[in-house]
Amino acid sequence: MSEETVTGPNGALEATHPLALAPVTGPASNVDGFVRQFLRNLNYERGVPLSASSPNDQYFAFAMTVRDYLMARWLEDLRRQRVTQSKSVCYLSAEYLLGRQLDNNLLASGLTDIATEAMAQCGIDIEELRAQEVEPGLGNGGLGRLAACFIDSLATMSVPNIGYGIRYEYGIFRQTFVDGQQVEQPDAWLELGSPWEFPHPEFAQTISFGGHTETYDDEGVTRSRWVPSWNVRAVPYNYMVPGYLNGRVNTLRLWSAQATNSFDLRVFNSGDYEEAVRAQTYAENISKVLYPEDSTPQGKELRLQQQYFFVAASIHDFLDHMVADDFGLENLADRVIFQLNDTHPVIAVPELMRVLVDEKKLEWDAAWAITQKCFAYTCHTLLPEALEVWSVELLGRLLPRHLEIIYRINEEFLLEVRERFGDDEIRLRDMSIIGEFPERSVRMAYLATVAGAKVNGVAELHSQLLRDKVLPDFNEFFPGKFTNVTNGITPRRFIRLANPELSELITSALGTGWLTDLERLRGLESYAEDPDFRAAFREVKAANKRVLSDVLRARDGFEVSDGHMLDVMVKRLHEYKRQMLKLLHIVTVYEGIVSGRVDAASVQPRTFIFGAKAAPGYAMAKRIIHLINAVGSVVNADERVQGRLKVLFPQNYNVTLAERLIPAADLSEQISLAGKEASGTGNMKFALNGALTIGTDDGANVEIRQLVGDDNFFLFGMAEPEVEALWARGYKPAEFYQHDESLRRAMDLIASGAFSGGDRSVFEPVVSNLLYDDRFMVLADYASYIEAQAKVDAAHADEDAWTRSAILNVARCGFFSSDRSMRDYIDRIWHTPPAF
Ligand code: 26W
Repeated sequence: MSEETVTGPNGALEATHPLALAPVTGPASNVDGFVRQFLRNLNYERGVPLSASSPNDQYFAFAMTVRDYLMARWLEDLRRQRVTQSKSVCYLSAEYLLGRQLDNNLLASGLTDIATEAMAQCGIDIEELRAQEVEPGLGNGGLGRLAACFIDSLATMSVPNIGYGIRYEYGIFRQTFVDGQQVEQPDAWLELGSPWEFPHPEFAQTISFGGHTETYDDEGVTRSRWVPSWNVRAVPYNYMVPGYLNGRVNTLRLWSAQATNSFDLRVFNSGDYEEAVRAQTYAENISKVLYPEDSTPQGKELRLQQQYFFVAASIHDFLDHMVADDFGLENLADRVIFQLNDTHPVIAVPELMRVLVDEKKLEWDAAWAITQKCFAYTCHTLLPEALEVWSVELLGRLLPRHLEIIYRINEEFLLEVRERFGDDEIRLRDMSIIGEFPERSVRMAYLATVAGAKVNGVAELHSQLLRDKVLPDFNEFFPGKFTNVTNGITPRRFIRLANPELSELITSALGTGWLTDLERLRGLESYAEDPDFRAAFREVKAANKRVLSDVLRARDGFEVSDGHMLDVMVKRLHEYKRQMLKLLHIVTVYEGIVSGRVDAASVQPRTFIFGAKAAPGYAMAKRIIHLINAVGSVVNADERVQGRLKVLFPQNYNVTLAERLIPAADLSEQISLAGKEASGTGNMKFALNGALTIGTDDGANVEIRQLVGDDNFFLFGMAEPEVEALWARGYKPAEFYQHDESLRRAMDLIASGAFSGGDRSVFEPVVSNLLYDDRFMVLADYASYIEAQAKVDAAHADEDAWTRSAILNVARCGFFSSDRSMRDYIDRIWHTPPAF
């Protein structure tokens, strides 16, 4: 099709015009219709003709065209959600790690083929458009990505849902390496704007902070109220969340902070212009940047501001727009469940109480009964240091009324505990929502547990440890409150989009339908015995490696060697995840070859790929990144290994890169110390893409191994009870070092300065930390890990057997669809059936 001449509409529509009442319909669902709408968007929305448009203009116009097709359904679903009485899931999450939207929205709307042909007709390379999209990195890792998978599944299952969160202006930092060391750069993902968001300033909420509380007489009743001292405007931005080919479009609503006029005015009237501008900046800081700390809360004031900002806006948004004025609030739980994604949104609990008691003037007990039915809490960690607490001083200063409410909740809760268990002061101290040491503070996980209708862990083992080790008193006090929902991943993004070749192979065997009913992958079991299918499966893996190789060459200048096993460890850098254990294995193999004890020719060729960001303030994690890069440069340059070992560490691991790495991987590294990784979800993505796992008995690895079978999983290391027992005996890592020659050689090589140009001081802290502290028992699991890696080598030598195992991993992991996770939440916690 040639470029059209631009013609404008003939005059504007009157609001009363009959056409204004007609339902919105999308462009025609054919190539011509797509092209026409695309050119229209290019002309009218971007203000450029095709001939003068940049790739970014074209990307925007393209994305807008996809949007236009989804719009009619979205408007209709928004309307129905408002007017019907169905129950909604309000997912409250400080993080959504969405990944790129374009391909997902094309897939969901069934437009991929039409759009591809349309771009071809316009002479545009669709790959170039794809490359324009900056992924919104509004999350740190597993917890944020899980939220994104869940909202995809809810839309696909037609369950009414609003995902509420924060529209950070800067997402997770961009990682670069300078001399092998991590340097963080701001992620200005909105620099060029985003075609996927719809601001709605008319639905802004005013969110207050600070000030004091007072009591007053309300027709004979003494009531409390909050007199805040400052406020900000929370402006909602809506994002489409389309279900997969079901015509459903749910909403993700992210809040952005703006200064309020009233606040500015007050300061302006005082004549202090500079102060007024400062105030504006202060307000807008609230949604400025995602905290890059993963699992170590810093107790920073701005973070508490972020948390209250987004949950208060969300609760008010839901009550204002989704609940009719005459609705009896005692039945609120029939309309909504607020799911608390970890402790970050838990300040929502006293906020709902404040609304019900102070604003709606309900009795305390009635309000508490409602609140206890409207919240449920998911815990995502086992690390004690990751359980958030807020100092009473800070909370009282920022949210004085909420602190009073928390005190009252605690008082009444402890009364009940006393009734049940007597004056057991130790137990009362241990269960108090207010902790006293090292300073008086609010334990947010306890508050969530007391308030939530249900509390869930994210894998069987994790939920069991939550009940037995983290919150045992609460489990005893609230029988039936604790439950498990094992995490899952969306197969649309992580199989269909990330691995189109495998998807096609699966469809050729099983037909369609498996993408929304992932247990059907079971049907592949018999194909594992079919040599032709195995050959085709291997060809898919090889093709994915070629794609990865192109991506890594273009993005990082790396060369991926042909014929290598790809051994991949991608996740946040954290000591408990034990990237150091992986590194000790690499150094062991390398040392064996260069010392001449091992013949290089006998070593299975392997490329080790790492992807990991370290929290900017986490010194040890950053040192480990430096060490991985240092080992990589030495190993990759050493001719003695004859290209048999390679270590690659692409910078800035993110969702987009994950989608390339996972389908190409042969071996998935899931090697946390048992009892530390709540679930893991990368483990599921790898298994479903036909990588075999080497892993500990931790998190969801346990369930993966149960499903795929011992023969198709490389288990190593201590189980959680053994870890406990070793701690109890007194763990002395240096003893492992002394008694294991291979471990000693590897550690000595690092300590010798071999990877730091002879400077022994650079990695000394890493080595001595392992020798004298080793909180995550790297040395204790080393021997077992090395042994398991030898089994990996042996298994990989038998190509057919390996492929059979890989196919069985795919066939048996259908359980890990996030659709199944959603069904579990719905059945056990939310009770929200599909609607309209
Ligand atoms: C700064 C405070 C803080 C504390 C905890 C930030 C982030 C966290 C999260 C709980 C960290 C996180 O992402 N946890 C991961 O959640 C995944 C989804 O359930 C699990 O698969 C991972 O095992 C868990 O580490």
